[in-house]
Amino acid sequence: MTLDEVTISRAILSEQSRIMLEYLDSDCTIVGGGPSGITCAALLAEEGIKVGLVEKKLSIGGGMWGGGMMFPRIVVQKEALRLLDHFNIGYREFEEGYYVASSIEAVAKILSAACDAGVQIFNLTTVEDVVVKDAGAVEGLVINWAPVEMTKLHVDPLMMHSKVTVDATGHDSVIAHMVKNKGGKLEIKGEGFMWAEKAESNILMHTKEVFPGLIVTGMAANAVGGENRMGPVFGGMLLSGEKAAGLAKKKIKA
Ligand code: 48F
Repeated sequence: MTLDEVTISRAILSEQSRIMLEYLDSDCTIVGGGPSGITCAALLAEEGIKVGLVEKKLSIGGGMWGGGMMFPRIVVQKEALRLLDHFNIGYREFEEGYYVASSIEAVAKILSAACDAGVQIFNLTTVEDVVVKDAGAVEGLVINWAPVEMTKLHVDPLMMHSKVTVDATGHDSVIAHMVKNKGGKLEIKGEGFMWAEKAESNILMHTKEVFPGLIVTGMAANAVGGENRMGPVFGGMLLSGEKAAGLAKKKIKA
């Protein structure tokens, strides 16, 4: 068999176009491929829900790859160990209640579970706006190629619809800000100082539907809720992703 360059190109264009067309309508779109977003995506898709994940960077994993100050290790507390076990991520007890894992293994294994469960990932794709109509709910997202945004090229976007949107964009809580900036009734209190214990204790309280059709998770939840930050302890990110998946599932099945 000889390899034909044009057939290779046709395979790529045809397959990705097919997937993009299929995901113009989905049950849930998650924006942001950090730890909370990929956990939420994997757990939702494991329930048979159609999930698309939009990430503006080339790589998925957000702030988890870098561990703490580029030491590729994360700390996870006891409450979240069941999620490490769920994704088969190895860990070791450092001191009572403090467990250490490889940040790289954690990203790779959650992502692998997400792919196995059928999550479709659209990387290098940025969300630049939301679809909100008379119903006053987020009904979809306005997307563009991330390099278009980076180079400020004047190129119009495309749109995708979903029953639920999850803002997993981290500290910037980008989707919540888009809703608020265009007049949506949504209060963003802003992120507080570093205070790991408080930030981790309260993150589940902030993980909720903050505007019809829009759930916030991870650091986006804490930023919207006016909560502190926690640094490289990641139990709250995983638990928040899990809670967001439960909330999204309930809305989708309602
Ligand atoms: O920041 P990020 O890792 O979010 P997270 O899941 O986790 C936070 C932790 O990494 C860490 C922490 C906890 O210990 O404090 O910071 O809350 O990942 C957010 C992802 O969202 C992407 C961004 O590139 C990153 O990978 N993102 C941001 N804006 C957009 C976006 C956008 N407009 N469109 C698509 N993706």
